[in-house]
Amino acid sequence: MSESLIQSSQAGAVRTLTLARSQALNSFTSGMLEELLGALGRIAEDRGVRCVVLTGAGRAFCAGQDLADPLVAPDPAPGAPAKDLGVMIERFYTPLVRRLRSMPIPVVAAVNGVAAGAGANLALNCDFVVAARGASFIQAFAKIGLAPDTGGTWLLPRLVGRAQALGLALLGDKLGAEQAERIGLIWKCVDDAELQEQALALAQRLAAMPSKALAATRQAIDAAPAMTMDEALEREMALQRELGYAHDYGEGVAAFAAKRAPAFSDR
Ligand code: T3D
Repeated sequence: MSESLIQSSQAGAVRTLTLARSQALNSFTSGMLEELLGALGRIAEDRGVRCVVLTGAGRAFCAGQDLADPLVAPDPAPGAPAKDLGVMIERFYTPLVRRLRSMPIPVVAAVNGVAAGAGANLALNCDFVVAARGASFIQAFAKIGLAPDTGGTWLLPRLVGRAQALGLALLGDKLGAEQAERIGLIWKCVDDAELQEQALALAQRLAAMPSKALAATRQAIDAAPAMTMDEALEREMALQRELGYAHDYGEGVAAFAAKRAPAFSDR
């Protein structure tokens, strides 16, 4: 049986998924993408998991698409047909972004080393990106004649504005974690030795929060830029109505009144 390329472990209600192909800097093969999609799908259905941490094994987070994968590697033979890169995007990267951004629980990326190409954008699609000081982010696409994918063209200008987005995407330079935090690309940069501990502490805090309200907040914030203020107000009213009927609202208010910690359970 082949070894799993996505390792999974659980601490309380927090599931950690580790990209485990360290000999190639955890770059994505189709099999690995399939495993990651499967793992996230199962977590979405598992009420025992209330937050996910995504990290990488070894010295890298993820170097993006495995450029040696026969599905995408150009065939140097004269006259060989070019590869249709849209196949990988359609089968794996697009469903991966949709899966991440519709998870019923928060996802924290613990970026332990270099995150390049689709690996960088995988991290940026998570709700929180905590990066080790020694980690870096590279929009590596232009260097190999491609444009950002895995949601990069949508995410980058929203996170850092057009000027920085174009700088990152067109030049493809390595951006250190400290600078990534400074320009608002990521949530937080921490000392290398503290990465996993701090990411887990954040995940445990999120796991104790009202999942339904967190997922609704993410959805509303992502949708708002394409709306008018009136549309956003309508959406907020609808979401608040829905959340008001959920168990966690009653629990939150009861806990406040009783001066005790809430025990949220909705998913
Ligand atoms: O193609 C499609 O389907 C479209 C979808 C595209 C999505 C994408 O993600 S496109 C972008 C793909 N990724 C890249 O272009 C990044 C390529 N890698 C690098 O630029 C560098 O490796 C890094 C900057 C990430 C790290 O540099 P460094 O110096 O720390 O390590 P290294 O020596 O370059 O790499 C170490 C090993 O990992 C090396 O193998 P070796 O020589 O020890 O046997 C290297 O070939 C391998 N490796 C690194 N990245 C990839 C990879 N192997 C396959 N695919 C990779 N992406």
